[in-house]
Amino acid sequence: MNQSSEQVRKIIHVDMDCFYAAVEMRDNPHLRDVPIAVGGNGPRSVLCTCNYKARAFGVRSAMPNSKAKVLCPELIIVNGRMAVYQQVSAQIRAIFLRYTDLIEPLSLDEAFLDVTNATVCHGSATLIAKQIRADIYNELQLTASAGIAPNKFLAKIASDENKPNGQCVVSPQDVSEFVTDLPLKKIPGIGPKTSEKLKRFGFESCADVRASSVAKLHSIVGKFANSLYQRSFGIDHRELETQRVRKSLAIETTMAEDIDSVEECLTVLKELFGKLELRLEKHKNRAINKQTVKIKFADFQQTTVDVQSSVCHYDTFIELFQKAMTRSNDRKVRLIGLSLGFDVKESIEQQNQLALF
Ligand code: TTP
Ligand code: MG
Repeated sequence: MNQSSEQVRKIIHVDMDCFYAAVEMRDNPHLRDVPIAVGGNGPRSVLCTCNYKARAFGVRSAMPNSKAKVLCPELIIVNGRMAVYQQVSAQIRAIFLRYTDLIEPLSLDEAFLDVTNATVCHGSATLIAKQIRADIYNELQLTASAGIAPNKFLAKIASDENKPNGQCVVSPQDVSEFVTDLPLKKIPGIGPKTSEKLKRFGFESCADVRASSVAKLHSIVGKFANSLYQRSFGIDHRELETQRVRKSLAIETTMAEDIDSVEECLTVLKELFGKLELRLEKHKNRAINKQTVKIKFADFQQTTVDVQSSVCHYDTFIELFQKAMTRSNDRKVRLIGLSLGFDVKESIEQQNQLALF
């Protein structure tokens, strides 16, 4: 089995290190150098997560508080602050958006990014991952780990390889070697039960699966057999399930004939404004942060002028238009466009809240 000749993709999986605990350590300096966990404080509560100091004692996510306290008596358990984690998650996603629109969030603290066609960092996924992690650290004082690979499942496994605060690249030529000895339980979708079952039939690594057949696997894991067989060769054709966040709302018109009368231009602008307001109806929940006017002149050169604004204001568009026209040098106007910029971070926060709800 070979990867087909289609374009090799560049997928990054970013996962924050001990996310809730890291936020608590950041915001409470006295928690930084001691074992801590985040969780409820009831007698039957379980931990959401814990820091790496606590992990050294064997403390883990989803462990009952009581058991964790036995393993690590000095463990400090703090209450979670979901609203803060949501807000930080939105800040992280705003950083991702600087690098690509193709983002599949998996939870508050992890996401896939498809940077196949990104041009930043010379198009290097390795450098983009490094830069994203540096941005997160510099701006949010939190560390993230990343996996870089030609597909989602390898990127996800890779992001765990050098945790915390590390990254791992599985380049296309290394895929076969990377998966050969990969324990099956590391493949997303194979939980402890399935992994045990596979083990009973003699399957522990991808190499074991490769040496078998889909039919044999089917008798053990049912319809997951096909995917499992593919994964064992490092293959995963799943696209990202992206939530594109609209960054702007724009409308423009090309004149039937180029015009040089400012009055005529203003009539066009007024019509455009009416249409823009109508379209804005569908995006009432979005926070506006910018108004922009674009003019393309008869020689196809274009200019844009924008201003920070939290409303869709007609007079502001006229002012912007007049400013843009000071650059006309007597050229006629071929096209006029109006647009509104939206606050992306705020929108992501809303989505996070909806997802949790
Ligand atoms: P994870 O990424 O699984 O864990 P983590 O970020 O705490 O640690 P790691 O460094 O290994 O990535 O989960 C992200 C957050 O989700 C975690 O900080 C808390 C929450 N969570 C729960 O509330 N319950 C759980 O059982 C798990 C696994 C996570
Ligand atoms: Mg994490």
